[in-house]
Amino acid sequence: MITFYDTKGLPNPDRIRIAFKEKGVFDQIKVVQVNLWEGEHRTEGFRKINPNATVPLIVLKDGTAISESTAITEYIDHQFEGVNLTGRSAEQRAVIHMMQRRGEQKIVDAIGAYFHHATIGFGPEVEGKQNKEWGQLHYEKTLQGMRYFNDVLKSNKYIAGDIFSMADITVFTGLNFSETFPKVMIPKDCNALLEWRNRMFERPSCIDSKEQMNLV
Ligand SMILES: N[C@@H](CCC(=O)N[C@@H](CS)C(=O)NCC(=O)O)C(=O)O
Repeated sequence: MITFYDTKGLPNPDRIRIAFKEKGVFDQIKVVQVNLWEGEHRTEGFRKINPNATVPLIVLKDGTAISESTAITEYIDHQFEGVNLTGRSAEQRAVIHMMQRRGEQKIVDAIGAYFHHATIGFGPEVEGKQNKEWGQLHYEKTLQGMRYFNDVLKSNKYIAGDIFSMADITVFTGLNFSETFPKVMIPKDCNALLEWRNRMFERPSCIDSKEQMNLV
């Protein structure tokens, strides 16, 4: 059985939960919640399986530990049948990887920097040194990222083109985190982004995201 080290509500672990659900295998996975607010990811035991001290992490039946959300998504996509998440043709794969990386840079990492540096983040015990100016800069970057993806979605049905992919999952989880924790909201005039997000909420894999965000 695969063990998934998760922290519900945070964007990178949420990416993995959604990927498992897209494949219809989430109920076959053992899920272990890691409390980042309590610093559980910084313990010696956890660092032994993930020296980067981050979630998500999966551990396979033979003990192989895989961190990094994109690497984990690649594993899930190749290991299980179902919706394709990382592309089939050379061109599709390249575009999906490019757009998902933009999703990380412009939304997930940008809002993460704002959260860790310009807000209380995980609290003083876990955060250590903060740089408010750096954090604030990333508030602006997050809003620019939202506007960038709004423009993309004016002509694309999904983030990487006509088909749903891991790029959608990355942007979706980053936006959900942004609106739930540091409360940086999608600007009301980003109609294409909001319409796409509503479509994402309807996917069976994303339905409990609304509950997680206290929207229902
Ligand atoms: N590049 C990693 C990033 C993982 C990451 O930063 N995860 C966050 C939660 S979303 C975390 O564990 N943060 C712990 C910390 O900041 O101390 C990935 O793609 O999975």
